[in-house]
This record gives sequence, C-alpha cells and structure tokens, in this order.
Amino acid sequence: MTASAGSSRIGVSGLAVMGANLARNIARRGTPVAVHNRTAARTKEFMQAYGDEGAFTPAESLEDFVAALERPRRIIVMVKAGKPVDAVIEELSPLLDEGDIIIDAGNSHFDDTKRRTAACAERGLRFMGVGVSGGEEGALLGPSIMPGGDPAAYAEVEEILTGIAAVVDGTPCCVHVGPDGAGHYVKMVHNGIEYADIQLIAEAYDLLTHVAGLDAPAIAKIFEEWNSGDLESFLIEITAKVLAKTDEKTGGPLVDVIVDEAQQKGTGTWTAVDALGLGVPLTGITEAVFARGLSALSGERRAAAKTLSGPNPSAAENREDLVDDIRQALYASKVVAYAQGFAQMRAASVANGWDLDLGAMATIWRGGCIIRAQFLNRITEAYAEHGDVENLLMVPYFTEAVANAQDAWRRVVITATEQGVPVPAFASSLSYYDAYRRERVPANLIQGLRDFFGAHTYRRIDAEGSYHTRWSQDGTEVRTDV
Ligand code: NBP
Repeated sequence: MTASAGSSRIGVSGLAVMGANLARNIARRGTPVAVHNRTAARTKEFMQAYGDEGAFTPAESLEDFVAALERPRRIIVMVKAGKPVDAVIEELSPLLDEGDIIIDAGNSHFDDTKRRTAACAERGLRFMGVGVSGGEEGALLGPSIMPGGDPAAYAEVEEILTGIAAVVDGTPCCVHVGPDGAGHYVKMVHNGIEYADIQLIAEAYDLLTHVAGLDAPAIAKIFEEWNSGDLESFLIEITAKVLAKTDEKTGGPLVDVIVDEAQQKGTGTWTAVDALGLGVPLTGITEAVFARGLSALSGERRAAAKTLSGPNPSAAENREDLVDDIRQALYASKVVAYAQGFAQMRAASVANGWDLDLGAMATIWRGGCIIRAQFLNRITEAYAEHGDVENLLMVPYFTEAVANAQDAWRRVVITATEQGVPVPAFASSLSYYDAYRRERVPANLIQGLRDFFGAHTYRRIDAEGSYHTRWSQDGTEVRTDV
C-alpha cells in the first residue's frame, strides 16, 4: 500500500534491520510512515518485502522524503551511530522548517546527542536522542524506548512511540527520560548493565562446568530452574536455550564448539569510562568489559595456559549445595551490578541537571529489552517507597536479599579462588559490598602517602580544615586552609 505525499505522520530514514523493523512496527499500528534509505535499492527491497504491511510512502531522495511528511515533520534517523548520523542531519537540515523534529534512535553517545541537540536548536530544529533496546525482534514487536530531548518535542511523538513499545502490566515501556542526552545516557547504562548480567551468567556457567563438573545440557536444566525464581529474566531464559542446543555437526552441545572470544560494540566501555569520569564505582560493568578484553587475548591465553601454573581442580564435595551457592552468588552480584548502574545514573542526573526518575527507568526496562526481568519490579518499588535513595543496597528488600545470600556468595568466591576459576564480577561485587558497608576504609593511609610525596594535604577526623605534615623536614603538621 502506498500513501499520498504529505500524509505520513512520521518518517524513518535508514532501513537496515533496526530502521526497517521500527518502520514496520509503526505502520502495522495504523500510522502512515515515509521510508527512505541512503542507498535507494534498500528502500525498494523494503517495499517489495513489507510494503503491504501498512501505509508506507517510499522516497528515493531526501527531498521527496521530507515532502511526504506532515508538519511538524517527525523524522526517525536509524543509521549507523557516529559520523553517519551527522551526515544525515547535515543533509536533512536545509530541507526542514522551524520546529521540525529529528529523532536519532540509534546507539549514539550521549555527548554527541548533547552536541547535536544544541546545533539543531541553533537552526530552529528540535532534536531528540532516543534509546531503543530489544534488537531486531524488539524493534518489530515492541522495544523498550528511552526518549530524551525537549518535552514539547516528545509530546509530538509520544503517541507513536508509546504505541510501538513493549507493554508490561498495561504500561508501555516508554517514558520521557529527560532533556538532551538523557535518553541515550540511560540506554548506554542499560547496555552496560547487560554486559554485567551476561558476565555474571558466564561466571556461573564456568563454575558449574569446572567446579561442579556438569556438562552443558545439565547446566541448561539448572538455568531453566533458576528462571522460575528471583533470577527470572530473559537472559537466564535464553542461557538455558543456548546451553541446551545441540550442534548438528558434532552431535555435542553447540556452546562447546563456539570460539571463546567475546566481541563488543563499545557501549560497555562508554559506560565504564563515564563512571570513571563521574567517580562512581562501577565494578560489575567494568569487570565485564575487561573480561571481554581478556577473552579476546586468545593467542596469549593459549601460550600462558602452557606456562603459568595454577591449582589442580578437584570435584565439589557436595554438588547440590555448590549449585545453590552459585545461584545465590549470582543473585547477590546482580543486585550489586544494578545498584551500581542506578547509582551512576543518579550521579549523571545530578551532574547534567536531568532530573531522572530512576524508578521509571526500571519500569521501562521490564519489557522489550535484553535485561527485562521480574527483578526490575523490585527496583521500581524501591524508588517508589524510598524516593531519592543513594544506593539500592540501602533499600530493605535488597539489604535483606544480599544479607541472605552473602554466606553462599563468600563460599563461591573462596572456592573459585582456591580452584583457580576466574570470577572477576562475582568477586569485585563482593568487594564493593564489603567496602560500601565499611565505616572506615584504608583511604586514610592513601591520604597520608599522597601528602608525603606530593603535599596533597589531608583532613583530620578530630578537627576542621586541611593539613600538611612536613614529613621530610621537621615532621610538624601545619594547617593549610587558613
Ligand atoms: P547499521 O548500524 O548497520 O547501519 C546501517 C544503516 O546506516 C544503513 O541504512 C546505511 O545506509 C546507513 N548509513 C551509513 Br552505514 N552511513 C550513512 C550515511 N553516511 N548517510 C546515510 N545513511 C548511512 O544498522 P542497524 O543495525 O539497523 O542499526 C541502526 C542503529 O540502531 C545503530 O545506531 C545501532 O547501534 C542501533 N541499534 C542496533 C541494534 C541491533 O540489534 N542491531 C539494537 C539497538 C540499537 P546504506 O544502506 O545506504 O548503507
């Protein structure tokens, strides 16, 4: 079906897998959509394959595309993140009128979104950075959508976006996140949390394989069971499916023949780098990024496996207990990873003046996206009941959950260390927990050392002010802020 010019409520430019599926999702719900792609052949292929799914207006040129849109024009740009987004904005801008809305729904860095928002505003255009999660299936059937930008611009697209989003308990997984880069920021942290979740699952799998001595089909059954408890989530569900899959070629588990080098597209690194800038401890996500980096050093690992010694693994004495300990360690570490991710969003909200509603972020991640999980309801409830809590670990539900799991968590980290099985995310989450609950950490010595070698000063627990000790002179302490 082809609609007439000027009648499309929204346009999608960029018809690779994500753009094509978003356009189809919008059109299937009765909204007329103009479609465009830099390479016109892709638009033709799109129309041949899906043209009868809704009221599409295909356009070969950007001029025709813009002419096909209602005003204010609403244009979703779904092209490769980075320079292509700037290129499309440059080409589009001269064709648009004041108040038209450009929506970047790709995985752009939030700083780029801030820059583009300001540049578009100078031209009288409204720019929105919208995080979309759920991969190609989510884009088609209902993604989690994290829109950022001017609230008035959001009001112009709210109906369309909430209409195509996943719905959980009657609530669409789409809510206005905040101004300029807020939507892409939240999407970035979402992806970071996804890294941590996946790393924790991989560590559990490693322990179940090398300490509990189980094969992939047996571990698949364990994950299936875990999916009916606190851990219930899309990632646990698909872990069971991946582990249960038989390889047609070898007749063994497919996972056993997959090369152990994890790839990444960079959003985990962005999250970790941003946390470093904000000074927010983000050990779970950051260890997950490091673990992928280490997995990629396969040549070095093969050489080191022959050279570097470690303990000889021994079979677990009580396998059932160990399996349940691993489940508890996984849950406690996951709580920490989310607590850290939400603490990071809180800090970014303050730093950027975004006023993020963190409970709403958990709500819109409940459906459509990769980290969808029952657990997110607990986070929404936590913010509803405890307002602007600094760290989710301080909310009674999570305080108790981690307290209940901590004995098992400690046993797992001890066993893994004794057996030489790397558990960077389990162990760093436990260290974070132990540091966070300490009234006094050894940073007093760090300050003493900094003052010794760099005269960086320190504060005293028993008096106001900053002090410096003349360590290598007469050893006297002087107050430096008076
Ligand atoms: P890609 O990221 O593979 O980008 C391909 C699209 O970008 C094509 O339409 C291509 O046009 C267009 N493009 C490029 Br490349 N350079 C361009 C330029 N200079 N001017 C205009 N168009 C240009 O597509 P995708 O996998 O559909 O992802 C789109 C966005 O969604 C990305 O930001 C991605 O990170 C994000 N995302 C992807 C997923 C996923 O599961 N794939 C999930 C969530 C978010 P052409 O046909 O003419 O080459």
